[in-house]
Amino acid sequence: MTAQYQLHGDIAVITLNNPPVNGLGLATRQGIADGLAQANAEPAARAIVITGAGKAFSGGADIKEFGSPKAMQEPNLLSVIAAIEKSSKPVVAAIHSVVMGGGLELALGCHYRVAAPGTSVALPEVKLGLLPGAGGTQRLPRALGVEPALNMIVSGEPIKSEMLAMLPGQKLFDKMAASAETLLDEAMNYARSVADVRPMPLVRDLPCRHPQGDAYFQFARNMVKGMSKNFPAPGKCVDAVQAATKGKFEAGMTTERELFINLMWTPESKALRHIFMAERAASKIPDVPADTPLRAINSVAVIGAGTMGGGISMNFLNAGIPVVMLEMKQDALDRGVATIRKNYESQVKKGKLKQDKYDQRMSLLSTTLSYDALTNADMVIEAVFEEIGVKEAVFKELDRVMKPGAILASNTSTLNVDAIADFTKRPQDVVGLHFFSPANVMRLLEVVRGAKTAKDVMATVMVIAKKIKKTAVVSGVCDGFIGNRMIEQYGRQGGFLLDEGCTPAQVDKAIEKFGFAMGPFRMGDLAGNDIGWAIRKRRSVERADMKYSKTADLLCEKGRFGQKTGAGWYDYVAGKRDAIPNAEVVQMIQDYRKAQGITPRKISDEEIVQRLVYSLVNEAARILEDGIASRASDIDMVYLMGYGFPIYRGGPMNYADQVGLFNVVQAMKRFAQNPLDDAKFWEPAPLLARLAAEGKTFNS
Ligand code: T1G
Repeated sequence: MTAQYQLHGDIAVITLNNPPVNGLGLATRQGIADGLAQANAEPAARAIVITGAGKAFSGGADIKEFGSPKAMQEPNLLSVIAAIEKSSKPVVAAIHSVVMGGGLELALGCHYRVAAPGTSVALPEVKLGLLPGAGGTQRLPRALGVEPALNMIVSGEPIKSEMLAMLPGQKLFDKMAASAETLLDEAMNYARSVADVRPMPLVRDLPCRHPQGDAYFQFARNMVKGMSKNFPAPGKCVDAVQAATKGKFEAGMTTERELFINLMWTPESKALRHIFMAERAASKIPDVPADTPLRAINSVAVIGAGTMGGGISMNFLNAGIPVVMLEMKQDALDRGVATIRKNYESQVKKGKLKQDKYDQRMSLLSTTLSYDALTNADMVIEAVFEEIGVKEAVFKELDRVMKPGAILASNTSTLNVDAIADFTKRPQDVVGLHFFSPANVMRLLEVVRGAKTAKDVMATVMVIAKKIKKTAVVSGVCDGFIGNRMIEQYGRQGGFLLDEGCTPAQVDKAIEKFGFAMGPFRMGDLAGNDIGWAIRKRRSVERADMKYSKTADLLCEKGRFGQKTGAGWYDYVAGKRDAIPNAEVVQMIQDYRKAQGITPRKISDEEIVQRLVYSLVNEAARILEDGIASRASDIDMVYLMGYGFPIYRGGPMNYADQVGLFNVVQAMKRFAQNPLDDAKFWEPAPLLARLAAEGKTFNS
């Protein structure tokens, strides 16, 4: 049973026991209802305590049930809370560790609440594109006050129990326990002390007003609108809490219910719930058991103190892991350390980092010019020049000096990790850790698994990734791994769109309206157009069949590499990031079309977006077929966390599922008819064609 009943003398205790976080799934709800009935029928029981086993009181409704009939099957959460409020004996919630979402709503239905200090208290539904749907928008304002409650509901952020207990006039916690260890005993004693108090207090009976009335909510609505572009839930949270101040509890509950059900079916909520599950799924490697013993990683070496090496080092310093950074020359080392120091100092200035934390992190950083200083490091990450000869020299040295069992990682973004592994006598210890620039900011980490990479190395780096707050996605070895292999096709489509009649600004604006932070041409100018130029040169030898628009090469031949040269597809004013369209570039594209005998045509925004996004989807389907990624949701995480795919669309695969794979394939068939496009590329990947034909989805 996922909710156990036990009589402790004169107190009936119901313990939620549904690991990992006591999600309030159907069985657990049934267990609570049964326990309440049993306690009410038990003459010896004078009062009732509800608590949670393990690492949470309750993490809320069971997200895995959403969209299935189980979620609303009786007893649903509203019925369970109603049964608590109707109990003939007082019900005391004994809260520890985590009380979130429906878990907090359950506690708010109890007559009393006793909390251990350090408990994370939240109504995080808004992060799933929802709002609290079991009375949280009606009871929390009554228990805490309208403003603190609205702030919690709109932000979804957790607040510690002891902080909330200090709010003047709060009725959320009737008593703070000394500790989580003494919580149950203290809650039972508290239950005894109120066993005969009548009437039993109900949060729903508390008054709920805001002194400025509707004017406050209008202000709140305006504030929320600014921060919640593309997301309907925060604004609806304001509506629901405003309903709570209209006096009639049941009417407020009806409003909450309507708003909740509407949000549940929005594409934005489906996307956010998909991302919640996808992020957790990505940390699992199908053939690596969850209990694989890990290698201890207590110190890290980083080879290269450049932009990437410095950013990578900061991730480990931030996690409290000592780093020794190696360079070939002292001035390069000094520059690297100076950059790290500057980054921290700007965080201190902005109040984002305390001085003592900054000092502590810098104290964990050491530097060296000699490989021999690396012998004690448990893991080394090289971030040197992206050239196979340089990598070979580095890995041969690492093989010579690193202690047995050390993990040897390469930050390569384009080179073959298997080839790098074979430079050493220990390929099983070699793995790719592809950080994204700026490495101390971007959350995505592609973990590139070599053919010989040991399973415990994979298990270890996935745990370390979580420790340094990265979203790690496992990729197999191929050109471009997952993200860069997909963006290659996206960039090719961008070039073809220019050939056929678009300007860079038109393409960028269309995809930015779709939700990308930056279109392909602004992004090229940011990253440096010369990077793509080098790849196309390499590709023209290795993949002669891969055709490209020549416009990007023409641009680079003019030295227009982007922001770093002050001009790329656009012009830039020193110190500013505004992309100013350049007439010469537009003329260059027009001249190129003429030279190619191309008659430009008007291309709709819809076609621009479909060709850019579906090129990602088709290449991703091939990546899945090739076994480079093990699940479609992993590919969503790569593109959401590393390439700016709009969060509210849930990633390219989730978006394709919402459009319907049949419709995606139909559009691709149209694109294949275009002689200026790449008909071969637009043949649907077999996986995509099959799923479309069977009416299925990628993320089933
Ligand atoms: N339902 C189902 N599974 C959940 C879950 C939940 N609510 N929360 C976590 N899990 C799973 C998660 O998928 C993972 O599974 C494991 O627990 C550990 O999670 C009516 C409708 C609670 C702070 O939004 O914020 O109530 O991968 O790695 O870092 O108004 O999980 O091991 O198989 O995150 O210790 C509202 C979401 C639901 C809370 C723990 N509640 N969860 O963090 O572990 S909607 C939430 C969290 C609702 C009502 C509405 C965190 C955590 P697996 P983890 P963690």
